[in-house]
Amino acid sequence: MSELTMGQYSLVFNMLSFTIATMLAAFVFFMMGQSRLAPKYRISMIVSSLVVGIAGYHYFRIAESWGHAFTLTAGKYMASGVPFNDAYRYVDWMLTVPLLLVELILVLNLSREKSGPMLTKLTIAAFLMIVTGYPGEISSDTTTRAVWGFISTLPFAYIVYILWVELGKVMETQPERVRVLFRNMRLLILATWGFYPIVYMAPFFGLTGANVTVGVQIGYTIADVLAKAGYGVLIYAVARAKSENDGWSLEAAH
Ligand SMILES: *C/C=C(C)/C=C/C=C(C)/C=C/C1=C(C)CCCC1(C)C
Repeated sequence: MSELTMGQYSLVFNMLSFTIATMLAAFVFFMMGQSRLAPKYRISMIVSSLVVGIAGYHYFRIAESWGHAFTLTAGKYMASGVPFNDAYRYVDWMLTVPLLLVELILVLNLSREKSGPMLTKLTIAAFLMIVTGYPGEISSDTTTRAVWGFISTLPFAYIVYILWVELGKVMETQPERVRVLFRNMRLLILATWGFYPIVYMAPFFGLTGANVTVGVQIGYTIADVLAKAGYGVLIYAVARAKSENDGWSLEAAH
């Protein structure tokens, strides 16, 4: 990663900038949207706001680090010697991934005895998944990347197991409408989260040199927009539907 073309450098920078704007806009939407929900669902929007707020901050830092990592010399972006800091992304995930799971559990509005143990398991698995992915992410050796990637996939599989089997069983007692919404949320999580390990494998898909860096940055950025802002909008829609289902109406509340 010693040299980028103007196009490669700008593509990443512009995507990072777009993501900062998206996260800030989502933050405002989730904060304002709360008043359109029954009180018990508002907490899930507060957590959504935290997620995009934390991500917006980190994208700001990532963009800053990207800017410092290269200098424009004779029409090319050369490595400046200041390393690009990938840790911002992983620190962000360590905070936001457990919060996204909290959002899901909160919007389902399960009893504390059921949601508590589920959240503990999910949070521990999410933490292990991110922490073990990092050494592979920053390694330039593909074997090291593959080994840590594999280890990180185990807690990921465990999260999928919890969502499909354990939480699936708990959800059987819920009304049909809620079960359908839950199944959709679960699929959305799998579809957006499943994108991360695929992006991680970029070096195994024949990408080399600067293309790996550019591909990975663009891939994770798109995934983050969908998994945080997009997901939050869906949680909002679920909470809105559940509010109305519970007999709470916007007109009566104002
Ligand atoms: C907002 C950020 C989110 C939802 C991040 C999710 C990240 C993952 C699901 C990452 C998973 C990984 C693997 C399963 C294996 C390779 C290493 C990771 C960390 C990219």
